Amino acid sequence: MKDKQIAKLIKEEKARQKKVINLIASENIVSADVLEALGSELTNKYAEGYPDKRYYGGNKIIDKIEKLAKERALKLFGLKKGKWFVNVQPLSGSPANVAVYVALVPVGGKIMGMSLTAGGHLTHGHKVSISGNFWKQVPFGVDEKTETLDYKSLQKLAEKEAPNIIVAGFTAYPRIVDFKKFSKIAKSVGAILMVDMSHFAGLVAGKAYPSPFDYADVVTTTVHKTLRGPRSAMIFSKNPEHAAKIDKAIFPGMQGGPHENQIAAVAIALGEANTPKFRKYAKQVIKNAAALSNELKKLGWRIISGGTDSHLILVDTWMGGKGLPGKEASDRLERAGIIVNKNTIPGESRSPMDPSGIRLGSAAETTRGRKEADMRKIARKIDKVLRAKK
Ligand code: DSN
Repeated sequence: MKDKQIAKLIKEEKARQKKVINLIASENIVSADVLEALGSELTNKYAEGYPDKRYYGGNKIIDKIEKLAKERALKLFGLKKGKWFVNVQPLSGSPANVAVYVALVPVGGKIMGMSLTAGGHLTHGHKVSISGNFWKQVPFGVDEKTETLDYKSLQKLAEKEAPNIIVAGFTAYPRIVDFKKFSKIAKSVGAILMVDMSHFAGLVAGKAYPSPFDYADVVTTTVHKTLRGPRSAMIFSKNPEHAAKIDKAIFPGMQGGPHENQIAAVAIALGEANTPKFRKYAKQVIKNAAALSNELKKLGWRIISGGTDSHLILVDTWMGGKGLPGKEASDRLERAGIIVNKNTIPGESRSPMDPSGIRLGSAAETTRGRKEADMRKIARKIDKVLRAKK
């Protein structure tokens, strides 16, 4: 690289990534092929529109790439062409979610989504996101005691509020979501069911977590978390009318030219995920998260909901004032070479910038080949760092 300043910084970041234990639940490590596609000449091309319907010339090869990405997306999740539709152009998860609302929810309509502190995402209708500005959030949380979803109270809330769309999905909920129950609730009030599977898409692909496709009307996902692809997103929909509206919302509604280098990298990641090796990986991700969670629990840390069914663990480090605030826990761990993020916990009593917990995930370290014994060792290191006298 001729730009010495950027070359140096890339080298430094690469070295940092190699050196640390990465427990950020939304991160992963992509293959050399994914990196190669991202850095390819495909980035030079404008391709506004969709395959065979572009506004610029010179897109014959680009069309083949985007069609391949779409085919692989449907195949990976066992979906039939013509029964399900997929848009692979969203630049990332937030625009993908907002595009669904733009397409399917009238401005001012209601989005019933998990609140941020309970484990939802900003784009599930939080007021600081556009999703909570142009639409009205009907927030739901988790049961105070079990810290898991309470479907009876969700049913009552849906009946009271009559939302246009219900969003099932999370960024910090460690348990299995019952999509069948969500679907029943949505149907009973005439709402669209959208599942945001960004966090667990790789686990669904690897058949290690329930698939939402039998129950959802729309499924959004990022590609870069457990799915181990480039930063990107996809929107799946079942109803052809929904699909046409979603396509329009993405382009020309919200985006211009799709990032075809990114779409090629998505196609590669989808191919990589459709292998026995990846299915084994997905199962190991869950085993590793369980090992980490169980060991931390044994060491006296409070694990939200008592454990995990996924790649993700939420630890109450504050423990009502007996422990450490989430920010200090995260800072201390970073100094010790363990990267996590501070996170709110259900019933949060502190602030989002300095909440009561930390979120851990096993996807990246599993990519590095770590197994349960390694995760137990990491748990003991976390415990030592968090309990050390200042
Ligand atoms: N930033 C992602 C996460 O960490 O879960 C969600 O957008």
